[in-house]
Amino acid sequence: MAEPDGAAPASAAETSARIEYELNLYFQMKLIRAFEERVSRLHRQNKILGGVYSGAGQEAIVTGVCAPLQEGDFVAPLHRDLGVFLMRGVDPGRLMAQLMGKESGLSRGKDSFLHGGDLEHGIFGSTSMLGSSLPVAVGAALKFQIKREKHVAVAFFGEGASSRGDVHEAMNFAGVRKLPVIFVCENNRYAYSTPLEKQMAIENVADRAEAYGFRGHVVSGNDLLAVVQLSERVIERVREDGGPALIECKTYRYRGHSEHDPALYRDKDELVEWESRDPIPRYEFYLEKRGHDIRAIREQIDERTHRIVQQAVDFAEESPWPAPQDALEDLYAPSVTPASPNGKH
Ligand SMILES: Cc1ncc(C[n+]2csc(CCOP(=O)(O)OP(=O)(O)O)c2C)c(N)n1
Repeated sequence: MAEPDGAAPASAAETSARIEYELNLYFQMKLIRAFEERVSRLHRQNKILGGVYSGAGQEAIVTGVCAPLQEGDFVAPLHRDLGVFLMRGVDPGRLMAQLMGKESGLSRGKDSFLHGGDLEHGIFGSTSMLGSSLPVAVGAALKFQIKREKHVAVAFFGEGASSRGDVHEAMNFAGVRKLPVIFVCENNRYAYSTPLEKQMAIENVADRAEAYGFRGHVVSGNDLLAVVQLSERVIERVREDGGPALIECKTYRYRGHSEHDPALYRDKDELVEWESRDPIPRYEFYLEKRGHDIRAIREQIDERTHRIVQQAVDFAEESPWPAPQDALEDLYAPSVTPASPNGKH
């Protein structure tokens, strides 16, 4: 029998796969929070190399957007998106080693987290220049289009970065060429200390999409279910038909811009208000309403995430520092000398 909207009813197997998927989203979001909380503590112990830009409060965005992605898709996270690495299946130990500048890290101890990518998992490391990774994601999408590959590129950016020219150029080019790229704005209301109203004269970054010839969507970035449902729909559409999309997730960062920033420019009440909309209890409420024993699940998952994070810390702490004599290795791609027309170089 068809469902009222014409869709076929879900089979028992589909239903149980969906339940597993939804519970896994909860686990992922909790893992990102636990991992980042530990990184903040390690930073205070002076064990992290470079700055730490916590995404606490914004975990539902990376979880919900990355969940529908497939192997071979391309993601350009922003400096606050450590969770992207965990969502893409990067080993937590290697990620922690990257943060500590150890030899076993993604860049073999040659950089901090900030610029560390992992192309094996389709992750382009974030750049210091805000917004400059968007044209790179658009380049990846152009490659997918030229090679007729059914992949998508995702570019995360903040509302602060949205004021940069690179962002405009990337979106315009993607719109003109109808490229399979999804631009995800994590609008957390502050670009360092600059509040939203001093950043832009309109309400939604997503409203700009229309001017580039594609659709913009606004969603609560603190509502994992809403983010994942929208992302599934948008990513599937972009994957099948090409053409870009913009998703703006309204959210808030709990901590300062980075760990050294006490964020005194923010109102305490504002922080409390946003903390009361925390994505984790909100999703727990949903799972409970779906009939899950949330207390038991939470206990089990807390134990699991704690174990994973501890193992990652142990691995990173036990890893050696990079050898000074290797400092100049891996800095450039191996050179390829093009063959000359007469076969001689
Ligand atoms: C082109 C450029 N301008 C300024 C900076 C300094 N800066 C680094 S992060 C940041 C705030 C970024 O805000 P947003 O893009 O909203 O992302 P968020 O940090 O809020 O996640 C600024 C101003 C920079 N890195 N690049």
